[in-house]
Amino acid sequence: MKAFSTENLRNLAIIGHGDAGKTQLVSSLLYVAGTTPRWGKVDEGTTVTDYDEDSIDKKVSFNNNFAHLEYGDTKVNFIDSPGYAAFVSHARPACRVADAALVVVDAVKGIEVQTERTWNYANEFMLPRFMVITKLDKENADFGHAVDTATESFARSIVPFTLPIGSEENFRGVVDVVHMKAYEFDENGKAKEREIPEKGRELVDKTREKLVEIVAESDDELLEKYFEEGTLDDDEIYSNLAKAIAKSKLCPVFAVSSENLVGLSILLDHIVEFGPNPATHQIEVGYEDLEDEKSKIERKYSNDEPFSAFVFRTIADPFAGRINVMKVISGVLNADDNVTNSTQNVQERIVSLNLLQGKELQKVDKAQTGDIVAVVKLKETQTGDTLCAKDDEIVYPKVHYRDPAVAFAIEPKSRADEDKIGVALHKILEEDPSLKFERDGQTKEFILSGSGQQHIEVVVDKLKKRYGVEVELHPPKVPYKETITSRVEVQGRHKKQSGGRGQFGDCKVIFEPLPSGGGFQFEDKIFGGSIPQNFRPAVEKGILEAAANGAIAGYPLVDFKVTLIDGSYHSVDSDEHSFKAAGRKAFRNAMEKARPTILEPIMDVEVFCPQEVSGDIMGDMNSRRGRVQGMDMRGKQQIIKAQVPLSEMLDYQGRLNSMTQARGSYNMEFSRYEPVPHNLQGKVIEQAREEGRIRTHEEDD
Ligand SMILES: Nc1nc2c(ncn2[C@@H]2O[C@H](COP(=O)(O)OP(=O)(O)OP(=O)(O)O)[C@@H](O)[C@H]2O)c(=O)[nH]1
Ligand SMILES: [Mg+2]
Repeated sequence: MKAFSTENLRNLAIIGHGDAGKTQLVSSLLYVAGTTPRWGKVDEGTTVTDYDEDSIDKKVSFNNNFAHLEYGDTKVNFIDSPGYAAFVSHARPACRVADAALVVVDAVKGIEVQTERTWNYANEFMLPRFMVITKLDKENADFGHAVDTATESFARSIVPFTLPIGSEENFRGVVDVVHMKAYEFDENGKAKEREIPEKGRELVDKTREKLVEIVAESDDELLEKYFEEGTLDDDEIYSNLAKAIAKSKLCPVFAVSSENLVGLSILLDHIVEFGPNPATHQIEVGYEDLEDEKSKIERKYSNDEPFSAFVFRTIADPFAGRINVMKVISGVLNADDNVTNSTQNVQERIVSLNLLQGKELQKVDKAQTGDIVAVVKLKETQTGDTLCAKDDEIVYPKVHYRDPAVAFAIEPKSRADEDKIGVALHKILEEDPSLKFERDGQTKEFILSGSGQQHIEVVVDKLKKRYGVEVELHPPKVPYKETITSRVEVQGRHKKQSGGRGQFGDCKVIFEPLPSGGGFQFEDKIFGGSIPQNFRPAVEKGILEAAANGAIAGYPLVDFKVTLIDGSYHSVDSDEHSFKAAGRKAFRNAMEKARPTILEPIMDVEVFCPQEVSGDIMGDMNSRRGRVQGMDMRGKQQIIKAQVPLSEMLDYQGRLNSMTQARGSYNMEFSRYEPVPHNLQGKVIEQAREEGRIRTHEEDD
C-alpha cells in the first residue's frame, strides 16, 4: 500500500454506548468501500475489528481495534472502541489520537449513558465530531427522536447532513441535505441517485436553511451577504461547513443502516469532504522533560518536522508478539529507522512497520505524519510512550486512566497456576492499562482491580483460555485507607543491648494531617547534627513501612506529613536499621494520639432509568448512604446523579435490574476518599481482623 500524505488521511475514533453498532458500522463501511471482499458481521463473528475469540463469543468489543480503507485518494483509519461500561475507558486514548470522533447512536435507543461519557472524552481532547444514527432498519427506529435527544444532551449545533427516506424495514435511501441530492442503495451499498421525494420536503428545506444560517453566522462578511442575497454560494457553504466541524461548532448527523448498507457510501463521501485531516490540529505540545513545565516543545503536523509518535495501544499477539500501535505526530517513520523512546530513555529499532487491518499485519515501508501504524518487536516500548528522532527528543504526556473502581482477590488454583500467573497478568496488563494488579502487603493476596466485575471476569477468562492459568475469584473488596486527624509531636526511641554491639536510634517528629489526596510528605528540619545526615532517610523509611500497615484496620495510612525536628545518636551503636526502627516506633506513638480514622472510596454514580421508577431508585440510593446530586431527562429516560460509597455499590447491578426490569443502566467512577462514619468503623475493623489484616508489632521490638 502506498504511503498517504497528511491531507489525505482521516483518523476516526468510533465511540458510543455498548451495542450501539460501532463494530458493525466499521465492517459494513469496509465492505461498501470494496476493501474487504466479504461482508463481516458481528452476529456471525466475522467482523474485522472484533477478531479475538472472546469478542466473537460474547459479541462485545473489549479494547481498541483498528481498520482502514481507501476511498479515492483518501485513507480512512478507524479506531473501533468499546462501549460497555467496563471497557469504555479505552475510548479516551482513542479520542486522544483521532482527528475526529464518529459518535454512533442506536436509532431505537437514542442517547445512552456511555454515549454521554464518550462524548465527554471527545470534549476533553476538543475533538471534532460526526454523529451516526444507525440501525434505522429496525422496528421502532426513530431518527427524529434520536436527533432530539442528542440536541438535548449536548447543547451545540447538531444538524443532519443526511435525512432518511423511508423508515424501519422500508428505510432505503437518504437525502444529502448539503448537496441537495437523494440516493437509494443496492444490496452492496452502492448509491444510485434519485429525486428528492416530495414527502418530507419541508424538513429537507428547513434543515438546509439551518446549515446555511450556521455558515452565515460564522463570519461577518458572509452574514451580510446572506442578508442581502438570501442565500450563499455552494462553495462558500461547503468550505465553511468543514471549518465549523473542525472547530467543533457543528456536529453533522448521518442516517444509516449497517444491516441494509443504506447511507454508508454517502457517509464516506462526507467524511472525506468535511472531515478534518491530521494537520488541522496544527501543533502538538510535548516536553523535553515531562516534569518541567517550562521545557515545552511544539511540533507541527508536518512531514518536514523531526519524527515523533505517540504509542496509545499495545497488543499481546499470540503469534507476532508485542505490537505497539502509534500515531505519527510529526515527520516520517521508515522501516529500519533507529529511534529513541524518550519516555523510557532507550533506543529502539523499527524492524517491522505495518498497518493493522483487524488482526492482520500489512507491511509498509514508511508512514507519514498523521498516519496510524503498528510496530512489531520493539524491546521496551509500552502504551503511553513517545518515540522520536534521536537528535530531536520530545516526550508527550501519557493518557491517564482513572483509578480502577473495584478490587477482587484472585487465588491461583494450583501451585503451577501460581507460578504462571505473574507472566500472564503482565501481558494482560500491558494490553489494558485500566487494570491494576498488586500483592496486598498484609494479607499476601493477589489483588486485581478494574472498572467492574465484568471487567475482572473477562480477565479471568483470558487467563484460562489464552494462558492456561486457572484462578478463583473472591468477592470484591473495598480499598479502604486510613489517615490521621490531628497534629502531634512524638518521640521514637529504639534501644537494644543483646550481647555484642547494641542498637540505638532516636528521633523526634511531628505528624500532621494533609488534605484529601495529599499523599505523603517528609520534611527534614533538624538544625545541627542531632541525627547524622546519612541516617535521616532511614527514619522516613521506617515511618513509611509502618504506615503501609495502617493504624487501625491494617489499611495503608495516607495524606499526612512528617517533619523531623530532633533526635540523638550513639557513635558506635547507631546504624540505619536502628533509625528505621526508631521511625516505626515514632509512628506507633503518634497513632495513639493523632486520632486516626478509616477512609473509604466515594464514587460518582450516574443511573439511567425509565422515569416511572426514578422514585424507587432515589429511595434505594438513600438507603445506600448516597447523596443525590441532580436529575435530568434524556428523551423518556431519567438520569440520576449521585455520590455513593463504594462499599454500598458492590451489589448494585442486580438490584438495579430488579428495580427496572433490566431497563436501567449505570456508570460509576472513582471520585475521592472520605472518612467512614464513626458508627460504621467498627464493622470495617471487624472485617479486617477476620481477613488477618491487622498485625501486631512485636517483631519490631
Ligand atoms: N438491525 C441492525 N442491527 C445492527 C445494526 N448495526 C449493528 N447491529 C447489531 O447490533 C449488535 C451490536 O453491534 P456491534 O457493532 O457489535 O455494537 P458495538 O457498538 O460495536 O458494541 P460494543 O463494541 O460491544 O460496545 C449486533 O448484534 C449487530 O448485528 C444495524 O444497522 N441494523
Ligand atoms: Mg464493538
